[in-house]
This record gives sequence, structure tokens and C-alpha cells, in this order.
Amino acid sequence: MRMNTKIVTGSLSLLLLACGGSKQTKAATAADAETKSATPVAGAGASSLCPAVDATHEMSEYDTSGDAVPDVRKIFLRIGQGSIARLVLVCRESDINYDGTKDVVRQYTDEGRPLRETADTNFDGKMDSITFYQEGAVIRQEIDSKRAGKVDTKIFFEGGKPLRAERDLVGRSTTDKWQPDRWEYYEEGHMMRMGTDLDGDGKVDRWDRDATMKRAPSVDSGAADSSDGSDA
Ligand SMILES: [Ca+2]
Ligand SMILES: [Ca+2]
Ligand SMILES: [Ca+2]
Repeated sequence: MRMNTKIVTGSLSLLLLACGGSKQTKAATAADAETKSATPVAGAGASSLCPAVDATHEMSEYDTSGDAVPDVRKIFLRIGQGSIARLVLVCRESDINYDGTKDVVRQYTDEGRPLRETADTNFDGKMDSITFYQEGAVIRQEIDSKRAGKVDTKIFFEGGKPLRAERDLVGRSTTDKWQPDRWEYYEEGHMMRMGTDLDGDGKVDRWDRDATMKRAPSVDSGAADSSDGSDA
């Protein structure tokens, strides 16, 4: 992605105007990093996930597509005062398909490390994927693969690769309780074995192993990467 034009809003009035849609939001902090186990994927617009521009936050907008319309918005936290003040990137919204709606929101820690990325991967206006980071690396991805408004797949990563996946194939999970009925185990990104709970008691009733899974789907880690996206 190449940045052609940089648009920085300098005046206070412009800042206030630009953040008019997200006045009700609160700042994301490290304490918000972990969601409850079955928290629905955020249904609200992407812009509500970033902190509002206020006394301690500043915003910049960028055009990466060359049409002079900003498609990336960054929120910075101002730390310190006077000559030692510095800006830390705490949130970044991107309009991936350039239709005017932000599709990917990446939240950072106050130290500027990736914390969580929420994405609308099919551009239907509803967020369907959340990627969680720890120490800058992907540790978990929660996906609403059925586009039903709740998480049905969780993928756990180690060293940037999927280690294990849990899926709720039948849809027993509620917002309070995660009830998977499929457990998948991966080595080098390849599924080695898969357990399925057929009767819903939470225990595996059938195991399938590598030799029988030539047609099994591979895990698509989607937008999960550990870069900080600071190129745009
Ligand atoms: Ca878009
Ligand atoms: Ca979506
Ligand atoms: Ca069972």
C-alpha cells in the first residue's frame, strides 16, 4: 500500500467535526484487551471502536488509494507535556475496499503495540472477525463465519501459526457460554486431528485423523499478521 497524500487536520474545529460520529465512545485501554469468552463480534460501526478525539487524543487521516479521499484514520494518544510530549498510535481504522466505510480497526496498547483487530471481512457492514495480540503476536482469532452476529470459531495461535481451533458448528453457544462441538489440532498450519461432539455434552464422540482428512479445510488466518501497519 502506498501513501500518496497525507491529510492532517490541524485545527480543533476540524478535529471535532471529524469525530462527530464517535463522541459516545470510550478509550480502549489494556484492561479492555480481553473480551469475555463468547462476546459477540461488535455489531457497531468500526468508528466506535477507536477513542474519541479529546484533550489527550489527536487524529490524522490519510489517503492510500490516490483519490484524495481519506481511507485511513489514526488516533494518537498524547503522552507527556511540553517539550517531552510524544504521540503514540493507539487506534487505526482502514477502509479496505474504498467504499467510504471503515472495515478494519486495529487497537494498540498505550505503548503502541497491536492489541486487537476487528474486521468486516465480507464488507456487509458488520464486524465478523476479531484478532487478539499479545506481545505484538497473534494469539487468538474469533470469527463469526456464519455471519450470524456471534462468534462460532476460535483459532488459537502460537508463534504466528494456528495451533488449535474450536468451532461451534451447531450454534449452541450463547453470549455467556462458549460451547464448541469441534476441536481441531494443527501442526505447521496443517490439521492433524479433529474431534467432534455429536450429542452436545461437550465431549468428543468421534476423532478424525490426518489420513482421513484430505478434504478438510485449512485454517485461514485472514487479516492476522503481527505488523504494526505503520506504512499508511
Ligand atoms: Ca469499506
Ligand atoms: Ca461482515
Ligand atoms: Ca459428546
